[in-house]
Amino acid sequence: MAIHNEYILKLIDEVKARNAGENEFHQAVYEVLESLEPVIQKHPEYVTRGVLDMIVEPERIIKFRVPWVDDGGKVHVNRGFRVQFNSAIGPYKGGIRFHPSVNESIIKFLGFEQTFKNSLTGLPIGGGKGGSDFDPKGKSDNEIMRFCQSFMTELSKYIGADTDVPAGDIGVGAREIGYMFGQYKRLRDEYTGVLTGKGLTYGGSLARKEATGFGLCYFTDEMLRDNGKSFKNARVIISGSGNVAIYAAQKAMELGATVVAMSDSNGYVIDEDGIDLDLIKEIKEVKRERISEYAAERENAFYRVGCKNIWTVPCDIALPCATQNELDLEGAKNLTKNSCFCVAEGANMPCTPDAVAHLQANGVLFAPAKAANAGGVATSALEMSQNSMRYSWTFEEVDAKLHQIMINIYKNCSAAAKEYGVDKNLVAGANIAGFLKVAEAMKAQGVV
Ligand code: NDP
Ligand code: 2IT
Repeated sequence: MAIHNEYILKLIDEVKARNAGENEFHQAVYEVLESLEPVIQKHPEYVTRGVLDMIVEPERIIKFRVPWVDDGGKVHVNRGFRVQFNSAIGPYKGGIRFHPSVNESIIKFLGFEQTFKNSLTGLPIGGGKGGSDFDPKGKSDNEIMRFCQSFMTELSKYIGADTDVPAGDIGVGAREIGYMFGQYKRLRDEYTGVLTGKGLTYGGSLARKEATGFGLCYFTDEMLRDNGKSFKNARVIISGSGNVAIYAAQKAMELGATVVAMSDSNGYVIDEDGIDLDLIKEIKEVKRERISEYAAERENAFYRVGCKNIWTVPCDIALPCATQNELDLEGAKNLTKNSCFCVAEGANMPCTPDAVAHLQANGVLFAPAKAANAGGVATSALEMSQNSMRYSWTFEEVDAKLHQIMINIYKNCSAAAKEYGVDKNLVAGANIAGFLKVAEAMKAQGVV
């Protein structure tokens, strides 16, 4: 889709000039603004009242030094970030990523996306994201703890249960959240729900660990059903083997699919007998090893070096659940060549724009990240509710709420696409539905 609206074209140029070199951020902004052309025709006040100008600029960016000492006594210095993007509909909410690739562009694109995703959940949470270029791979438990404590020592000045509530993302799971929570509590002498994804013994919610992967499959299941298809007997491939990938695989299997391939950043495994998820969990969650170990333990499984080629494995449904821009045009062409009929994004922005265009042009059912992976943050918001009530719901109660939230998101995105003349285009539907709630709240709150 080409953009025709002059105001939007000018705004995109301004965003590019003001945030020079931040390619991921440009990509995320372009995709949303492209979808908003029909919206501003109907609502010119979003332009005249400055809503669009304000929405592309983060409310606040915090950037800080994170010094820490390794087990050998050597000092290391990493960089920490928190982007508090938009608080129109609730306190800033979004994960923290520890990965060597982290930079301001990546955290800004994630914070921008999070604003619309969080709006889609229907719950009162604004958008934020944080992280560090720290690489957790190969670090001892004590090194991870010291890093998390140093990171939180600075971050604690800017967050709070009613201000900004971080959670996990790539490289940040229950272990890291535990160390950060402990440090926050010690510094502030406050036992509040300042982080989500906490352990079950200190305020975590049942089903949060499973929520993003389960939610992805609930959303996809709804989209498939609406188009006369289902997970039953489908061949599924899933990139990544982290938190999102593992629980997407579990739910896809529960819904009757066979998962035949998974990956990590070094390579992928193919198992025509169906992936043994207990083995993947043992390798990834307990031992923190490489996925190549899987093939060594399973007679009929193969390991292939290089994660990008996972898209050459024939499948009906592909779930990219690793990282941004991991599925490019070549990957998309491989999928359509093999008659894949559905791609649903578990990771944030995993498909490049030309990959999305190719998939949509070839009739592949396409579920965009900000709708399809919203189950994680939605369940984080349910964790915040339980913390505020000093109460906890059962697994079944949380899972049922999550399921209903994902069905509602699907319906709202489909309805918005239809209403704005882009029927069946869930990328546009998600952007429009997510935007409208935030835009109304911003309009009501004035120029702030
Ligand atoms: P994890 O750290 O648990 O797992 C990440 C997985 O992706 C690992 O298998 C990792 O491989 C792989 N991966 C990470 N970076 C790269 C890279 N640059 N190239 C190739 N593979 C890579 O993270 P999550 O599962 O939590 O997150 C995965 C995606 O889902 C991210 O895009 C995240 O933003 C998104 N997301 C996460 C949510 C959550 O609740 N956790 C919620 C919504 C979205 P390796 O181990 O080799 O690095
Ligand atoms: O990208 C995401 O939505 C997350 N990493 C989860 C954020 C959260 O606050 O649970």
